[in-house]
Amino acid sequence: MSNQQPVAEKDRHARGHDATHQAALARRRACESERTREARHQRLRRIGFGATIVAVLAIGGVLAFGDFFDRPAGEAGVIDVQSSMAGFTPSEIRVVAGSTVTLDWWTQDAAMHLEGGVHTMISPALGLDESLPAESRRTIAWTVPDKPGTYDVYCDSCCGGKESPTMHGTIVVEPAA
Ligand SMILES: [Cu+2]
Repeated sequence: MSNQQPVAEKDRHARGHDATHQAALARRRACESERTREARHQRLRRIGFGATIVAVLAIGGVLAFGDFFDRPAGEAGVIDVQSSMAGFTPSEIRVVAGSTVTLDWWTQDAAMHLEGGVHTMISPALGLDESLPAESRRTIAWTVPDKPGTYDVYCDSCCGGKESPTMHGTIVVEPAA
C-alpha cells in the first residue's frame, strides 16, 4: 500500500481542479442566461418606450406644449451607469472635456458571478480604473481629461472581461464649448 498516498493526493488534486472548472462553467452559464434575459428586457423596454411616447404626445397635446417638455431628466452632471452581465448600460456616454461629472454607478449582480466580487470600469486613456462591489451603488466624481475623442471603456472582471466585446462601452469626450 505504498502507492495509496500518491493516488489519493492525485485524486484530491483532480477534484479541486474539477471544482474550479465547475465554478467557471457556472459563471459562463450565468452570463449567457443574463444576456438572453437582458435582450428580452430590451425588447420590453422598447415597447414600453413606444407606449411612453404615445402617452407623452397625448399629454403634451392636452397641455398645449406648456413647460411639460422642459423638465430636466435628472440632476445635471450626474450620469447613471449600470454594470451587468450584459455590459454597461447605457453602452455609450457623452461627457465634456475638462468638466467634472458624477458617475452614479450601480449593479444588481451577485458576487458569485463576478471575479473578485466586483465589476470594473477601466479606460487607461481616460485615467479610469474603478471597481464596484456586487449589489451596490457608488458615485464617482470624475474630472474628464481635456482630450476630446472617442474612447473605449471595459469591465475586466466578468463574462470574459476585456476579451469579450459585450464588456466594452464607449465614452465620447466632446470639446468644451
Ligand atoms: Cu463586469
